[in-house]
Amino acid sequence: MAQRTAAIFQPEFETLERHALEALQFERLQSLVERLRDANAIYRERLRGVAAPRSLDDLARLPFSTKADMRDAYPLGLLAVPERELARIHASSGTTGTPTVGAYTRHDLAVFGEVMARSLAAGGIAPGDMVQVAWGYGLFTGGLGAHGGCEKLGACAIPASSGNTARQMQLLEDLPVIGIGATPSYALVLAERFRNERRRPRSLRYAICGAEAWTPELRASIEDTFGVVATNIYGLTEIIGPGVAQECLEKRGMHVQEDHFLAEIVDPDTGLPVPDGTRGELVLTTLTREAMPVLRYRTRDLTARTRERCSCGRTTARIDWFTGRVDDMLVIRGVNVFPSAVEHALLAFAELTPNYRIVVERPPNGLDTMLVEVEYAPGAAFDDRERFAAQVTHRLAEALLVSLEVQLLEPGTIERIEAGKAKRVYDRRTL
Ligand code: DLL
Repeated sequence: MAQRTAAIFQPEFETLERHALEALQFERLQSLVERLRDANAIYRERLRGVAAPRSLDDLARLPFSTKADMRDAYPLGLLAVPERELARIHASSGTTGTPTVGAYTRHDLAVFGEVMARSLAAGGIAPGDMVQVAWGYGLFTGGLGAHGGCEKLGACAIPASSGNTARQMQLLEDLPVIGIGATPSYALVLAERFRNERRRPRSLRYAICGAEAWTPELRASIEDTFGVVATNIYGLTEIIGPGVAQECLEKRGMHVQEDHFLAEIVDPDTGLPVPDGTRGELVLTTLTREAMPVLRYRTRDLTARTRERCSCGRTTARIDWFTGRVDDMLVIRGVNVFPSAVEHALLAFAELTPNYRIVVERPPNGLDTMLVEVEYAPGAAFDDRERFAAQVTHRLAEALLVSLEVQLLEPGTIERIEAGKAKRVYDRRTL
């Protein structure tokens, strides 16, 4: 199947020359700082004595904001408009405490629609295409965000929401759906079900996946199993939702919608900016948000930035696939282990699947143990299961620099999560 050349939805912003883009960003940053001082008591206090930026380089002198600031200001302490001007409220799941609220004015929703329309277009979707939105609808930003993007792009949204796999499959079989938006783990669930039941989606060509950490190896697995081109989409409730950054079909990192979001990378320990190409923590500033603008938000997400031009024609900066979140890093007997590194190492084996689980335990008076349980592929060809497991163990231990145990499981034994974000790490040390 010939791949389309994806059209750029808003070339007037997505292909701006760097100097023009930076001039626009600076103008917006200045007005953001003024707006925050005028309209929000928390920011006014935080910005007391801080000089107005005189160039984009002054960004690094402005204060950070953090998840803790959002929690302290829960629910609406960070509003910069009167409550009556709000048009919608979303919230993050808040599984680890107070939920994070994202509030929008009508203008914010228009921007959300635009950045999502740009993202869908970059991922291969054209006006007139049908798109199955399989991210959850509700307080989560994924479903309604993608839905708004489809409408802005002129595509047809199918609000399937998450879960109900039998119905998702039926829709994909019966309707000429070209694109699907889903978490990567759910895209894999659907792909595997189609393959196992020897059924096929009717017209599906593009999967736009995001909302959780994944790897290029998992992408390859989704593409092979589903017969689609999959691209990576990033975003977070605190900033707007999905659509902060999206990969184009060149698949060389995610384009940041830089006229709306300023992206910096800093050293997670010192908070100091690192050069392009160096991995660090992504820090985002909303340049145009009205309801809840955010200054230098520490996302805790780890990536690297490049401002090299992309062959797709977009001039915007790109961020690399995320290593994970600072908080996802496991420390096993003093060694730092990211779950994405486990996924990367496992999927180097053709015999293994992306269905895995990491269990960390602390036996009484003992050293922490790490067990990786992974399903082998249906029909995987290895003669001796134990020998193969030993080989995988050896490769993982070498890659992660930590000793661990690997257990091979029969296909289909790990529970599939059909709604929400995948849970792959079970850290039982704190129980
Ligand atoms: O997950 C928004 C979203 C919806 C993004 C649909 C993409 C698609 P939150 O629930 O606030 O918002 O979670 C945001 O999820 O800080 C990252 O840690 C993680 N995340 C999101 N996209 C990616 C991605 C939505 N492509 C948090 N790769 C972020 C890795 C991601 N992590």
